[in-house]
Amino acid sequence: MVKAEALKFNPETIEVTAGKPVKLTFDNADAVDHDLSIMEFPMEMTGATQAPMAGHDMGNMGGMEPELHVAALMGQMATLEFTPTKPGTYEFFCTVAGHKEAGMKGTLIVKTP
Ligand SMILES: [Cu+2]
Repeated sequence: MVKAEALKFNPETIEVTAGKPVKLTFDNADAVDHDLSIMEFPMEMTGATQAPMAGHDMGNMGGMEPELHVAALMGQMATLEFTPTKPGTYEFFCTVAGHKEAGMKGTLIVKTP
């Protein structure tokens, strides 16, 4: 479970294990829309995934699509199921314009099994 509140992720560091399925719950307790995205992230999708929402503002992207992306409207929750395939340290952030700059970013650590 990752919570978004006051333009921050909580916790800011998430640890998962390569090859183990992860169910990520993203709880947006803020009064604006947020998402959690990683540009390059080796993984397999393992469950039903929410389609990106129409009209969701990915202002920071400049045409690039993040490989991992879960978005939640204000006050709502979203879940994403995936299995990370490669150990490493990955930066995640919110793609809404200005949010990453405001500190909305964190680290996802994929541990060697
Ligand atoms: Cu945001």
